[in-house]
Amino acid sequence: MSDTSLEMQFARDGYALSPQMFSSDEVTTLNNHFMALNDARRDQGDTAGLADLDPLRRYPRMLQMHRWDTRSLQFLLDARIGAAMEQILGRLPYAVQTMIYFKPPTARGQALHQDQYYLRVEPGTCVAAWLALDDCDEENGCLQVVPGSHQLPVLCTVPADPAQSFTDVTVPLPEGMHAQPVRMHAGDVLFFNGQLIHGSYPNSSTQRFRRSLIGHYVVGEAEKVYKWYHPALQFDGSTMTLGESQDGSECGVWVERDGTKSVEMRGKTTAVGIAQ
Ligand SMILES: O=C(O)CCC(=O)C(=O)O
Repeated sequence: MSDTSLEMQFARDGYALSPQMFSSDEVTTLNNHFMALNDARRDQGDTAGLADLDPLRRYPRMLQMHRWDTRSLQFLLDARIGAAMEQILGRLPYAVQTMIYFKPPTARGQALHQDQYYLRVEPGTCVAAWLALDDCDEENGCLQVVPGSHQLPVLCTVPADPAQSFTDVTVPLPEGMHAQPVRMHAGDVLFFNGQLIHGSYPNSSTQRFRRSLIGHYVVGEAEKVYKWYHPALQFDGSTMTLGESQDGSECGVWVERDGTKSVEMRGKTTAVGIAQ
């Protein structure tokens, strides 16, 4: 795929895949590093709401590791990611979050959502770089995306199905709008817009992990981001002072008029308990 098509795909669909951005040696090094980090610091992972026997208890996702882990910081500020982001967005964004998901065999997924619901970037939105650390497909719970949904405003959330998702809210989809699986090879990076509806279903395999390392960024025009995401970093590692966006921003609900579904801004988001 040429750079131009990466940019065009991102503008059209709200996401774009960059195959093999990281080599298999790099993926192996990252997997070894994060499995060791899980052994050493699993007590600091996100175990909120997890039952004792939940497989995620042994492999909880970790958030904001770049604040104390050099390898996570290197990933977040990787020059290849920066170059692709600049290509896609027209200017470099600011980096605000890292996350590692282990998603072991039989673990639940994360219900469909929009990252901008959590990051509340103003003006503009956020962008994710999602690095596959394992080959992923429907069996082990690959990422699912709703193509074109980045054109929607932030939607008001509804309760998620706790049998499928370890997070508790989701966004409703009208009839005819569906999530599609994004099958990836280890080393591929998926870039996606903060308003793109995405998530994942459970890992139904008995043997395969579905690990992913994720960076979240805010567009270079941004002036504010929600309180959990400070400080924002430039790609040279220096910090950037942004304002704090507030709770209670507007969100959209689906309404039907003349047989057509559209979104009207009718609600307000509430306080968000944890950085996503
Ligand atoms: O990897 C997943 O299952 C979900 C990840 C996600 O929602 C995100 O990167 O924002």
